[in-house]
Amino acid sequence: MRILHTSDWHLGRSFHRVSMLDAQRRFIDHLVETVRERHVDAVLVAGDVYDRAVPPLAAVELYDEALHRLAGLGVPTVMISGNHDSARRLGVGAGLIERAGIHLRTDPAGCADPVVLTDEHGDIACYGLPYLEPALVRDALAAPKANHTAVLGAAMDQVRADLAARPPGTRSIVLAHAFVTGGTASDSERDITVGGVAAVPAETFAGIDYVALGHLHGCQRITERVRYSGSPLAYSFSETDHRKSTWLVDLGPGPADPGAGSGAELSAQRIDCPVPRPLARIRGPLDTLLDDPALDRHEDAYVEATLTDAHRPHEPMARLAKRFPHVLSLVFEPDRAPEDPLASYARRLRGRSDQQIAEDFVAHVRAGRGPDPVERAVLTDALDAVRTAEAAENGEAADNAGGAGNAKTAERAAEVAR
Ligand SMILES: [Mn+2]
Repeated sequence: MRILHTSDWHLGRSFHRVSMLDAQRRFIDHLVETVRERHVDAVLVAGDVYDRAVPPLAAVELYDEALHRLAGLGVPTVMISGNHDSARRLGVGAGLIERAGIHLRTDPAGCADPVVLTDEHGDIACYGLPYLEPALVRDALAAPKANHTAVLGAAMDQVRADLAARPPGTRSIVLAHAFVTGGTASDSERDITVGGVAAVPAETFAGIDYVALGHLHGCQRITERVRYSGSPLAYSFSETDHRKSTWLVDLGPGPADPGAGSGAELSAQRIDCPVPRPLARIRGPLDTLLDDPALDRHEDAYVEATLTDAHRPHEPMARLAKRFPHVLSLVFEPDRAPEDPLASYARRLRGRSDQQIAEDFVAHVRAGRGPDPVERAVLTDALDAVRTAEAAENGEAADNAGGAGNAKTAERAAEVAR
């Protein structure tokens, strides 16, 4: 069985106000070409199909076109919702497109209802786990706690129970949208921290032959069997050094002795995505950036320029744009003596979590005395409440929970937010 694993299309997303729709359309062309040329048997899309709950019309049309082309190839596609998607909206029509071989999983209640694929070695049960917002799906999954590890663990217990009831030797694939421990983030994922923790251990997926992950935007391997495809396009300058890809995975026969604990034969290769325009981060005083011949090679790139001039130069963007017509982002970081209290506040904040920043602020205003455990818990609760309220506002309170659970989970979200 040859599968193509992709995720995080973020259809409708722009990059520093430049529309990425044409680039996204070229990626869909590339995807369809790859499926055809490489004789792919199934396509996996691990969430964040859209960039937001209510995507722009052009993005919906591109999604529709992608589904038509994939269905036209007769290649089954399994797709889940991510934290950027509105599960409920994306899920409309799922029953109907199922008939065309597009298997869309957006409801946590369907976690243990696999798409069964078949090849010459037998069955492969393919489970699509939509993004699980802990506070909103905890009850539905009967998870012991409202955190990522608990809800994903509960969903995986259901998956393993279903798998155990299938014929011996049935191979397994899981799609999930989560931050798995050991993964590397960039600046373009939305923070999903709950209770101060964003990540779930890779062991959550123990016993599965291939885990197709979405959420992190860099293509990466957590273990041989647990991988992120990453986004097909860069959505922040922090991804300047990424090689955007999909995974082409060949899943072979299961082990001769299914009880031995080893998984099915597996090999994976990276397929590069088309690059609409390279990214470059350049840094220095404005005059140097305008004159340095070493920067010739970046003239056609999307550019982020960090100016280190002691004083803000006159009209820097207009001057940079003469040499770099695609300059999109300007950062000022004046070179200052390290003892200068103004020495780049932004630089001090870079790469630190909201929790760390809040805790350091407490220490700062109390002459070095940081929060005690109780105060730390208050900060964590407050940051969680903000996130949950955002999710609820996005319509996800209603979107992620099914039927009678709606009112209860919405109430819970409101309670946390209060
Ligand atoms: Mn994403």
